[in-house]
Amino acid sequence: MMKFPEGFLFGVATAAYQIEGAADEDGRGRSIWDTFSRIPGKIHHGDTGDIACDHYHRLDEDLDLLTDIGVGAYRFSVAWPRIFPEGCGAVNQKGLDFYKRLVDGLRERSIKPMLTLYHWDLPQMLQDVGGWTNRDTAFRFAEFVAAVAENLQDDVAQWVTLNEPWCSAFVGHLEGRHAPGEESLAAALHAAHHLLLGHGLAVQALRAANVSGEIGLTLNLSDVTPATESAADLAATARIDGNENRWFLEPVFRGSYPKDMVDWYAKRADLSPLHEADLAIIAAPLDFLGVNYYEQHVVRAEPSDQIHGAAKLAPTPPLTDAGVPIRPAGLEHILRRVSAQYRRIPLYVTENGAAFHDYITPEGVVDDPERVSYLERHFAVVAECASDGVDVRGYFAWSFLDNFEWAEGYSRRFGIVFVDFGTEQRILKSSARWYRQLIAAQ
Ligand code: IFM
Repeated sequence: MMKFPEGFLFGVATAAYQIEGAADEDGRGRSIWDTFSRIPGKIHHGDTGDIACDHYHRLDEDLDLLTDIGVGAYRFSVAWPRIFPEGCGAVNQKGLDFYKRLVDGLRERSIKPMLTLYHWDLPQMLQDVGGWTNRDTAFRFAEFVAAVAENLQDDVAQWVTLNEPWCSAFVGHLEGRHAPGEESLAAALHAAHHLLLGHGLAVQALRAANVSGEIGLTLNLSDVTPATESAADLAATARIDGNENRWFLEPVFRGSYPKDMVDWYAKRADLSPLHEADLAIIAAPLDFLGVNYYEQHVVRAEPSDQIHGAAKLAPTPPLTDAGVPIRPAGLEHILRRVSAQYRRIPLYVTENGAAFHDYITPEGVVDDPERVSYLERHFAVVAECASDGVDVRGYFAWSFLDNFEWAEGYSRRFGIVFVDFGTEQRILKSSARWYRQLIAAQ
């Protein structure tokens, strides 16, 4: 049986818009995902997060499930539009009350709360004035963070400022697959900078509030390898790495953007909104880095690609049912690389998981051997890294519940707990039972 360091956190993760539902309840304002999910053709099957897992109304039942699985930690996000329905101005106390109940419920069950402050649900009223492409949004974010910190100051074990700013910036503003659905490199780079500035200002706000928990940031990091050793493929790989990894790691841990990428982007977009002076704020010392791992890319040069001059090779098996290659070695590369290159910052794997076509058998069970194997192989890598001295302190399976998978709607099941979206019934999958045994064996 795999062994982990003393105090290692075994957790599961979720995000507000993906599970809560209750979209119009208790004064919640609209978010960019409420808007985006209503644009025809944007979301598989026209799904929305209006009801999702109805977690808002089933909080106690879901917290009991966490106890049943035996996790020591739970990562969730706070919906900004529940607390500031207009993005700023007056606080909606009922929104704060929900998260107070959540953290109290976790404490009663001896489960450590890891709270993410931004998991993509920007208040629509801030989007109406430019969203993350507007520098002001970073300051509004810091105000929201201060309000949450004031209310949950000593209740949170780990504070995560942002979840996967690369996705918010590049999937939301360049690829247009996520809210707000823009398709401009300049918008993506400006949004990325303001997200990073918001992160830095949030760290300041949390330190000023004297919160008792650790403070960190979650990045989705990809393992990138060149298709061949040719100079062109190596350079293309460096650019994909520059975009997906170094564009975020370097400002946060070194206080500067990677020079090769600045030179590359400066020829393609206006970089003047990326104020040099912000980097000192962005690089505020952190207590940990959260790593979300899903992807390994094999990259080749592609001169016709205007943005990075690169293309990712079509994924090869083994694949998840979402078509994502299953490559535990990629997680190992990332943990070792980050630990070696960036000041040996403590690490948590804040997300890792896979979508498979799960279903209820006539006997009423959900058997997901592929997910059990996926989790087993990724946990093994984490255990090995830890035993080799990488300071990795926890692992949060994505996800606790099947949920609203953004542009894919409800068609991708990532949960270790099955959710029947007709009845909202929850059923532990075999992966949840496997996880329970792993945790119990420690
Ligand atoms: O569901 C998402 C989550 O919101 C962010 N990280 C990746 C997950 C799976 O795609």
